Amino acid sequence: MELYGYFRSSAAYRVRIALALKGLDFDNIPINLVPGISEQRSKGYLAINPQGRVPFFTDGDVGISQSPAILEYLDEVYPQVPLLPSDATGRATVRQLASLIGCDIHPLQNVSVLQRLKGEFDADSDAVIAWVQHWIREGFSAFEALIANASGSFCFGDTVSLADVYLVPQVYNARRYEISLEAFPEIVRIDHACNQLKAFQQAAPENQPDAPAV
Ligand SMILES: N[C@@H](CCC(=O)N[C@@H](CS)C(=O)NCC(=O)O)C(=O)O
Repeated sequence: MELYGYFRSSAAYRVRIALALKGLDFDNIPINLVPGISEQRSKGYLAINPQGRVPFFTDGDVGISQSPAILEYLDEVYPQVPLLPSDATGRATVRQLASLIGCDIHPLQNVSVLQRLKGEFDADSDAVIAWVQHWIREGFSAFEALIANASGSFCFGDTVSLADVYLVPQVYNARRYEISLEAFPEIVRIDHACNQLKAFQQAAPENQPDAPAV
């Protein structure tokens, strides 16, 4: 198995968490997304993933982009440590939480979106930071309300699910953009619980080979 990713990419971070939870070994192939280096737009990488984004995952002859597709593939083919509940309502609830982050928060803070705000719409750094903070806060308010009655250790009961796999990388980004998480106590509690687990620690950005040494 190979994972083309970037230490700070939250979409790649999701896949690393799932691989670690399931105990699957993989080759970590870093693609540097830093503007100006932009390895995701190199000819070589575009031949692998024409969309020019990470993650891209291979399992033998299988090659897949898009973290939701990769995560569903992993859960179907490697069902140990399932990431989805066994009943339809539970699965819909977990997918609802994951989609809130994957569809409605994360895409608005993507490198190419932020670069376009700067390059085409004259947004300065402060405006770009305010943009990112707005969408994370708005999405987290809804997420917090949805999990307000979560009585278990994680987003859905006492078992880690896809909702947690999406949440932890998004909290990492929120902290990176210096967003106060005071208004989101459940999110903070669950993020903390997840980060006690070895799989989440193994997948953390600072523990990746392409993370800068501190
Ligand atoms: N929907 C995709 C999003 C992938 C994505 O946007 N990846 C970002 C990093 S988190 C990326 O490669 N950005 C590079 C770019 O925008 O040029 C997924 O979940 O895999």
